Amino acid sequence: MVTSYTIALIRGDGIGPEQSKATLRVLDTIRESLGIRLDVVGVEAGDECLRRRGVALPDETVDAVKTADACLKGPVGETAADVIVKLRQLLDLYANIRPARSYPGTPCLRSDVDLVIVRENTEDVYKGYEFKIREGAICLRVITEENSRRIARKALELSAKRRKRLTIVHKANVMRITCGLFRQACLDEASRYPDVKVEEQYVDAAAMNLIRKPHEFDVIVTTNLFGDILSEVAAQVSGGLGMGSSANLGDQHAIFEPVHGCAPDIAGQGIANPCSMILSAKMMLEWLGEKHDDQTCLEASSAIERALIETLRKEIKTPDLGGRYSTIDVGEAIARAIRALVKKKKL
Ligand code: GGG
Repeated sequence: MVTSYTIALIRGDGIGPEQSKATLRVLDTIRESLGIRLDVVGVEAGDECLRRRGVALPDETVDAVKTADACLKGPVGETAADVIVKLRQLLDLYANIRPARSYPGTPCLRSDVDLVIVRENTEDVYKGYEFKIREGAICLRVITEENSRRIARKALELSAKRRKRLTIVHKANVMRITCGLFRQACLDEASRYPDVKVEEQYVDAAAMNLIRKPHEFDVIVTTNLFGDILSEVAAQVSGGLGMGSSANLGDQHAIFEPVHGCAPDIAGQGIANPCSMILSAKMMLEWLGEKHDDQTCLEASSAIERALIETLRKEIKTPDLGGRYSTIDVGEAIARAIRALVKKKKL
């Protein structure tokens, strides 16, 4: 069994380096307490990298992400399209998994939200086909049958392991051809999963329902732009953007990152919530555990979430959640809670 993993770390811009520092405290504790060897290799990408080196995503960063077992990434700023959107396409990270779960001690609208948005991650209007024309500008929306089917399968597999409910979100009444194709591909794939209850919602209705009755959703599958927007709505409803984690998954590679941007308005103050990145690290360990059949990684993943819940219950939280603690305080408190769980053998 693999017990040693190389993790490429992109610290990112704005609050990214502060969140990364707090997350590394947690990963150090996982390494020391559970004996998982995590070799973290720092690599550069983002606005600051562009400013200093003239390139937002250097080739050596792409190579490092490709050769690492997984990549953990902080938020980047205005270069998101040149960094994460590009990495998703270069590495074919076609599934963006964005859970939204109510955690205690957060300003969630309801305490019973537990949903996952499965967002197609490589095409749609994020493909980057935008052009100036004489009258203004145009953008091409690319939706292929193959990619719609593979994201549908990913969402169906996840639904089958959860509460067996899948909502296909589209706007096929207006975008009849592109959304029509996506919708049909999802319905075709769903016919192979008779145990999963499938429904459809237009994206505007889904946005409203995420606020009105978020607890009714289990898994949502949708296209790239809709998924980007809806996942921030879902994060806000379930406790705020500072709690929003995600995985960008392909068949070979994976990148884990907070769903939000780099929040330059609060950068450098030590008050950013590190939970979105710590929960992304939790998702990374779960993915490594499943991929390599490594029980220790799975235990580490579950220990991070339990320690985070305990920490929030003790009101050790950042100001966005109504707390008075710093980014690093929260990271250290979660690390302490993990050590206590390991000591009590409560994994
Ligand atoms: N709210 C700003 C934000 O989410 N920034 C990150 C971003 O735009 N990421 C691109 C994406 O997830 O597609």
